[in-house]
Amino acid sequence: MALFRKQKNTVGKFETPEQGVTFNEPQPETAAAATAPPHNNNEAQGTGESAATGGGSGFFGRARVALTDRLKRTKESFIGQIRAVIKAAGKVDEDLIEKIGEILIKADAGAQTTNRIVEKMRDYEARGSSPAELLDSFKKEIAAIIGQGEQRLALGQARPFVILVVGVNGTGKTTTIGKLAGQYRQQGHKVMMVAADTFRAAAIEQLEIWAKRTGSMFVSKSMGADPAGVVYDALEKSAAAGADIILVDTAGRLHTKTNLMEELKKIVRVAGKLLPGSPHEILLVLDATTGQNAISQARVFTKAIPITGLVMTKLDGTAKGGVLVGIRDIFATPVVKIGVGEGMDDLRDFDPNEFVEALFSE
Ligand SMILES: Nc1nc2c(ncn2[C@@H]2O[C@H](COP(=O)(O)OP(=O)(O)O)[C@@H](O)[C@H]2O)c(=O)[nH]1
Ligand SMILES: [Mg+2]
Repeated sequence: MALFRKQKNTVGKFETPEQGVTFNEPQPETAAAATAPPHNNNEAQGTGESAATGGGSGFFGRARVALTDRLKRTKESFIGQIRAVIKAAGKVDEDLIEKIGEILIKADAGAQTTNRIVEKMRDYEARGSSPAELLDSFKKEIAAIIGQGEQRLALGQARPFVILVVGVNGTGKTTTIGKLAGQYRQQGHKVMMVAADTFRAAAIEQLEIWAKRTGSMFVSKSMGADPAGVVYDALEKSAAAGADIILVDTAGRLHTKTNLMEELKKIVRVAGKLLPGSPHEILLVLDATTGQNAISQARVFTKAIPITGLVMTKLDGTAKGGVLVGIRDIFATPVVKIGVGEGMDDLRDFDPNEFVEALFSE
């Protein structure tokens, strides 16, 4: 499978060990690689209901599954129920509006967002809208909340273009980096992965597996090394190594620990000193299956460091997709990617219109 352009200079390792850059050829998909994503390194918390949803095989080779299938559980438990209560109601009244509010809360839209939507629905009640009109306006309301602002991850002019990926353990940082790398490699970019999660050896190994799989360069130091030091080394070598895009993986020890935030701030500082303007993007990865926790994580991280984009993972296989509505309502930071499965193409651009249509499709 000739997915990637052959590149010069991509075989073997640099001679001098202190350079610490490994060049990888993309590995052909083996049966093992196709079925087994790098093992889950969650240390502090489980990933809840993050079961892979199957569908196709292999990281590179999977057929793109329709978004509406990936969002099935949220669609059924959230919009499906809204539609059902509205259909069952003969008229729009307080009873119906309360039911809609309960469904929103259960779908993890959050109290603030739920109240706002419920108030809007009361306006429709006052105007004497029919149930059919109410469903239509509910859809418009959701579309307005999640559609506000520009939401995409664009590669700017800078080379190398540095993307720092942060978030709590188990949310999907390393996997997201793997998927991004796969996509950028397919577009012909030279990618460098940086293992700045030095907290556990397994985390470094997991990223290295992704580097091999996607044919990305890999920079690491030993376990326990200063994460900002690893980033410093990587950026220093990036020009000679010819990297176009640098993806930095970080540790995710619980967000309540201020030292993690200090560590991340230091990485940002060091990167900016060595390569002014970098990191060009700081992505916060949030796990949809954690519902309201995702919102509190977003609060903590956006306060501490200049997050430029949110990535919401595991929207497949969860009924808590309503959290995305709450996130879009509360935070000005755009959602730039969504994760809807284990394949490379399951990290998708977040297109609000497509998302709403997928949720509301019958
Ligand atoms: N179903 C599903 N699983 C995902 C998605 N993104 C990540 N995962 C899984 O979540 C688990 C934790 O991911 P990992 O990248 O190790 O998280 P990290 O600790 O933040 O680096 C792994 O088992 C991933 O395969 C997604 O979009 N959908
Ligand atoms: Mg990780």
